Amino acid sequence: MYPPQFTHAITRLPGANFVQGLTTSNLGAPDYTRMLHQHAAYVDALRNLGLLVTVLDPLPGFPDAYFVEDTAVIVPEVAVLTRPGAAKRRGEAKAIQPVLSELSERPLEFISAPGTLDGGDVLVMPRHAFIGISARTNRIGAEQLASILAQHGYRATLVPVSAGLHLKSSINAVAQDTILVTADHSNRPELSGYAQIILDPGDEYAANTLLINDTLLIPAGFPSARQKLLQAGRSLGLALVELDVSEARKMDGGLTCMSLRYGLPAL
Ligand code: CIR
Repeated sequence: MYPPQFTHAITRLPGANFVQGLTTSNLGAPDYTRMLHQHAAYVDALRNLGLLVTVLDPLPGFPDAYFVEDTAVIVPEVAVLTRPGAAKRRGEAKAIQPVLSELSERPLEFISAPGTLDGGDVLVMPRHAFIGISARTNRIGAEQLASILAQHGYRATLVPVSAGLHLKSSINAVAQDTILVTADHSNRPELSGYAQIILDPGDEYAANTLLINDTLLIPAGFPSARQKLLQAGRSLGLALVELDVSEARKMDGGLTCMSLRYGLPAL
């Protein structure tokens, strides 16, 4: 079944210092109150989809720590603690380790130096992971992850990230055999074998959609992308939920970045 049915998510509240996080965007200064509202709406949306959501406190000294996705890669068989590419974010993975040990009910594995890897560069498909080689994820880190996943029956494809911060800034799954992709990345040979929904130039940010079970969370403000996804969603049996993530976007983040999703067997 794809995606693995998510039952749980881990999120972290943005701290008041979140404006000091890393960003390359020039969309203006983000607003903390608006950020907190948007984060709360995001957590509510996950809860409305039936997920049990853990909300961690802000992590002092780590203004990007609410982008928890970058700290781990979780598949049903194992959780892999990353070694984030930005040195100032490395402590975030250490901080999430006890949380995953307690909650995720999977063995933990680790990316180690000199490897670097951000969770935002990893797109898990059925028995297959795309791993982006980016400014944050190096080949050594990608190969470490590929070898851990191989032990659990996943093949991996390394994909150069030619635009955007992470692989999932440009490519995400909307079904087990269908990806949503920016025009930039659409003709990459690594992606052949998957049906593609190609975004219009200018709609790149809308590639960062998040598939939770039978619902696709999409960023608000991209009418043409929404139309394409509504149409695809009808044939794929997906509901669409639009969320405003303008403030996370100003910090180079979005829908996938703000949670770690995983499934646990029903009791
Ligand atoms: C950073 O530059 O690391 C953060 N400001 C944004 C991280 C976004 N994470 C993600 O896309 N997975």
